[in-house]
Amino acid sequence: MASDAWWKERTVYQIYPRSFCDSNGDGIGDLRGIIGKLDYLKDLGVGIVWLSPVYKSPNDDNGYDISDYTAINPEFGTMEDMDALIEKARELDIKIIMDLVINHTSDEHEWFVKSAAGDSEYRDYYIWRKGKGKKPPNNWTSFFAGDAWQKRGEEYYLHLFSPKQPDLNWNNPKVYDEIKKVMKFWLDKGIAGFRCDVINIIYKTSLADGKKRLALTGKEHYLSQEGCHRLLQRLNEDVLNDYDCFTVGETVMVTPKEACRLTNRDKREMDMVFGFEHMECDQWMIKWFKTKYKPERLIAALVKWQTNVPWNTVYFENHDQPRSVSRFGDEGEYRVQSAKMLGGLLFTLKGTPFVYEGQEIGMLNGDFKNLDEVQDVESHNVDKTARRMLFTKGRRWKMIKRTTRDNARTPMQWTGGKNAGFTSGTPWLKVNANCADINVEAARGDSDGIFDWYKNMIALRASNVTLLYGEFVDATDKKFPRVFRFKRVGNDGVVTVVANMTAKTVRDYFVKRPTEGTILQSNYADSSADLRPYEFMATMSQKEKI
Ligand code: ISL
Ligand code: CA
Repeated sequence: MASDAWWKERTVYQIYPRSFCDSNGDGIGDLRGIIGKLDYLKDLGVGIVWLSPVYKSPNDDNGYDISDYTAINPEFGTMEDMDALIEKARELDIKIIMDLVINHTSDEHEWFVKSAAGDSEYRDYYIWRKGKGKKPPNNWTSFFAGDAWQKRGEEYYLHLFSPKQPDLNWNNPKVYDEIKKVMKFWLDKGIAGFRCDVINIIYKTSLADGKKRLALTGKEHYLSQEGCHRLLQRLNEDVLNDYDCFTVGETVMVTPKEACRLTNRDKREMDMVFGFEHMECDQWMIKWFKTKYKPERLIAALVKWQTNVPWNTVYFENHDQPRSVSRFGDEGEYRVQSAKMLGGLLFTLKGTPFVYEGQEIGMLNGDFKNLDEVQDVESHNVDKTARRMLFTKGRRWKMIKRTTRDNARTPMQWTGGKNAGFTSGTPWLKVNANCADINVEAARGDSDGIFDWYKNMIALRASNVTLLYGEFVDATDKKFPRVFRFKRVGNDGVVTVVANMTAKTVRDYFVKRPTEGTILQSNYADSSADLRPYEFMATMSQKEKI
């Protein structure tokens, strides 16, 4: 197996192409736009870019519904643009990984069109079953709310996401062969790996009725099945092991134990995974029902994963999650301090850090006024379902405003000018009005700003072997449950991190818990006996008892 150091030591930056930078004024971000910003990413210190899907797609779910795996969505450009992007990135020593969405395709994919038409070659590429009387084949529900089955002709097909995202049938060896070809196509072009969309649900062991649940009825039949582990091992043996590449799996509802199995080094399946437990610390049951955010829940989830999984991802944002400062920090007075505190954790916790576009300037949730301003297919489905359940309009909007995935998808804020410098045309999704203050231009001009903080943290981590490989040891003091304190213990030294996760000052904290060693990074200019709102400090000492 090739060296794993590069994907452990570099920082990954996720681009949501639609929202990143529009080069031709049609209001939609594109590949030429990304090419124009590679120098910006290099300056930040990014070593790997993860591109959300850029394949041909009718965009029911913004590219997560693929209609051709080896073609570029014309909205984003051409295959020549893609080649140019890979080439320019290579010159800058930035690796590119792509999104591999293989649980489902678009219903406009040629395979599905033929399958639905009854073509015997293709019928079994998807999961078709007869209904039970007037009802679907089983009681499963979709990730986007509502039934997981859609009738087409005499039979129903399974879709765990939108009806325009039919699930592939991974019991069919032909599907396996097709996807193998797709992976080779991109790896041969020089991409450095894949972020594998909902990878732990691709294999359906049975189609029996599921135990009734508030959400995802049926999941016991497809979540992290033995068949899935087998398939992933085979994909490594047949394809991935031949390349110097890595995979990161988006693994829904995964436990640390399951994550260890997925990332084990003996029978390679995934190299890292995205767990969701720390993203659920402000939820009750499912993401639509928010409860008050409790920092101690976030700390507990992080500690659990840090101590139980040898190497994994570290992330606070992606294109499906509301912005981290809006959720776990402070949108007002302490925006900068809280963004730096979260950014501080991102690069001092153990694992490969993932930055989502705009996070490096502390972008906030979208400022949507009503559902008409929201495009996310999931939000519209939830609205429909909640309406059927007789939720009032006001209640529905309150739910959606806080949780819609469009919170993270508003156009990247490059400048304080028209449309935040994202496009010269009409942006596909509303630009946040706060772009007047929160934008790359302003952030880069401020040596004390969030951008420089990220840049410094990325450089610090890359050059500090203790931060890269030191063991994580929780040192949170029960007397201060909202102050996250931990150590990274390496052969050459110990890094101690203290992070106040709240806007409340803790009086005389440093008197009670003095820090030792030299300060590596701190988000307050001066020192104090108190731990101030969202204060973050990392210190390094050569030897320390733990
Ligand atoms: O959105 C979620 C967490 O808030 C999860 O339900 C889960 O991560 C998500 O639904 C699965 O996401 C992935 O697959 C979807 C696509 O819409 C998402 O954008 C993608 O990240 C279907 O391909
Ligand atoms: Ca464009």
